[in-house]
Amino acid sequence: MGIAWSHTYAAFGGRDLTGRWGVTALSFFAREGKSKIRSRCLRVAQGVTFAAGCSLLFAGAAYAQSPTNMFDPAATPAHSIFDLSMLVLGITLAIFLIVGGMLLYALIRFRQRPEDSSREPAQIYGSTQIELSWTVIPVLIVVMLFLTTTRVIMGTQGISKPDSTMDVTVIGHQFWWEYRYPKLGIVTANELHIPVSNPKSPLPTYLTMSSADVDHSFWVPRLAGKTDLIPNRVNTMWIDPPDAGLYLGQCAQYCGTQHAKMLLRVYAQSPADFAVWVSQQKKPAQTDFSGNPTAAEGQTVFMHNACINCHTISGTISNGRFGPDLTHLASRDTLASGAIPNNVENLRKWINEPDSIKPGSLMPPMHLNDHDLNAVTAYLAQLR
Ligand code: HEC
Ligand SMILES: [Cu+2]
Repeated sequence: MGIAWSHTYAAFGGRDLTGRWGVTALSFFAREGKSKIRSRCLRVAQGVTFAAGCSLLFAGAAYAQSPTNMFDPAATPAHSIFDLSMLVLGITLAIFLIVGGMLLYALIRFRQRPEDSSREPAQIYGSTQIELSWTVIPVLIVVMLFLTTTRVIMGTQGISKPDSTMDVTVIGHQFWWEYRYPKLGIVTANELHIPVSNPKSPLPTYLTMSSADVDHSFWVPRLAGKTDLIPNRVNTMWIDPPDAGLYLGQCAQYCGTQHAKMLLRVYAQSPADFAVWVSQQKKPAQTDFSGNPTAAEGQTVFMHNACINCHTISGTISNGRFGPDLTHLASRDTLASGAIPNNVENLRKWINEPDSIKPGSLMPPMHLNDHDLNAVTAYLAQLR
């Protein structure tokens, strides 16, 4: 280390600039002249400062607005991850400031001056004390970070499941999310509804996760860290937001062409609102459309098409599992995993040509004629 240090020293300030680097640098100095170089360096430094300032500004603005802000935790797992990352950031920032400060100090304090003699400066080789300190201190820091990280992992992944939980089975599909509530008998897609968890009588939501095809990853930054959904494997995670609200996220593992439009929406609801949602979702789909002939016709068209092989509508012959459950489609805010708002116009567009919204989506265009398309749209728009 001592030898490496003296080489660096020579390269920076010593006059003994041998080797190719030294020769190039010397001829560069000779050609350009010192003042020119100084002003060039100054310009580069100004540019870097400006760019850093701009990105800080943009980051700040994004920070304040983003609904997926990692620095705005809203559930216990996200809080403990946030606290840990602040600790790591604090330690690394302190190291950066100390090392950077010492470097800056050395560069300025010991810079070459005109009155300096051209004699080679004193060469210092090795120092057991310094070398011991820069080995032992980092090892202690790493051990400390290891222990605090372990504590966070034990506190989120390692604790055993409490008695009262809201259980949801999450199945990842290309490119949508299937949610099943085994205790409640509810099946839905893309929009996860959960009760808020009051810290006085906690009711965390336990997610049991797997995948029907490729790897996906469930990441709602304000609620918890990422958990992968892997075929033939079951992973679990839990979330417990105390405040009602809509928490957004995104599939965080590249899973195919429409990975970017595999969005996550978690609706945390007050106990009363959640109970209303549950009772509505438990009902079988509406099948009696005597007051709405278009929807009635749409139902017939749907039941006579391949739609039934891929979609389930409870209480009908339609029981496919390849695509999202449509039993209460109209109760959702969005279509196709958060890709577009759920309204009649978008629904029609989706059924007619899914690729116009999600190119490469696994729902084929069904080539219905205009009349049937309108009827099916009218039917699905009634499924509240
Ligand atoms: C080959 C299987 C398949 C067939 C046949 C099929 N779909 Fe789909 N459907 C899917 C898949 C897969 C998705 C999810 C696409 C995505 O979000 O990436 C989907 C999504 C949908 C959605 C959006 C659901 C949601 O929760 O956002 C609607 C509505 C829909 N299909 C209606 C229909 C209708 C109507 C028919 C018949 C005319 C039909 N589908 C035929 C596979 C199919
Ligand atoms: Cu995915």
